[in-house]
Amino acid sequence: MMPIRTRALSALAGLLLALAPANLMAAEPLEAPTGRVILDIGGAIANPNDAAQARFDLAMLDALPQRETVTATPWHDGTQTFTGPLIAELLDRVGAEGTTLRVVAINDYAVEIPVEDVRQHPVILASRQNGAPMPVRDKGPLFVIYPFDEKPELFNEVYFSRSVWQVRTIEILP
Ligand SMILES: Nc1nc2c(c(=O)[nH]1)N[C@H]1C(S)=C(S)[C@@H](COP(=O)(O)O)O[C@H]1N2
Ligand SMILES: [Mo]
Repeated sequence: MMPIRTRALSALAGLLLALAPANLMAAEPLEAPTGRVILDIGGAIANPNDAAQARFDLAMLDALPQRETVTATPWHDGTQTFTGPLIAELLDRVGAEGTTLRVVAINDYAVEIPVEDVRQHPVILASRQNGAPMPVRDKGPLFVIYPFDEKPELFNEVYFSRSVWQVRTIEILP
């Protein structure tokens, strides 16, 4: 039988664990990618899987909580259905500790997105358009999608410029 003080401590530890917010639970190690890496996250992260970086294949992104966004965009004819992980969930998974995301595309287009955006709005890193993977020629494989139809106040040049397609890396700036 454990001494009373040890028992009290382990009960306290259990209680704290039960009360811990989801983002502190992200300490669970990030598995290594087994497929082709399509996204690298670097910078201020607590949970890398390759030196200082968190590298993802599509299966790892698919394993995160997903959201469907049905919206028109300036780049498509008619309403589209985009699916992918919430960027907020992705940040929690890598233990991101910054204020700003520097999102860089395959063509080296880069923009800074305030973390506040993805905490206030369900912004996704879409991996599917109308249920199918997006080839690079159709702005894939990963596309930052704001919920324009649900939140018309986002339908302007500020958020268009943050709608990065062909995303390759995200750096978390402190
Ligand atoms: N990968 C990638 N994403 C990008 C861009 C780009 O050049 N490359 N341009 C951005 C900017 S500045 C805007 S306003 C919108 C719209 O670009 P468009 O005018 O070419 O449609 O896409 C954004 N996403
Ligand atoms: Mo732009």
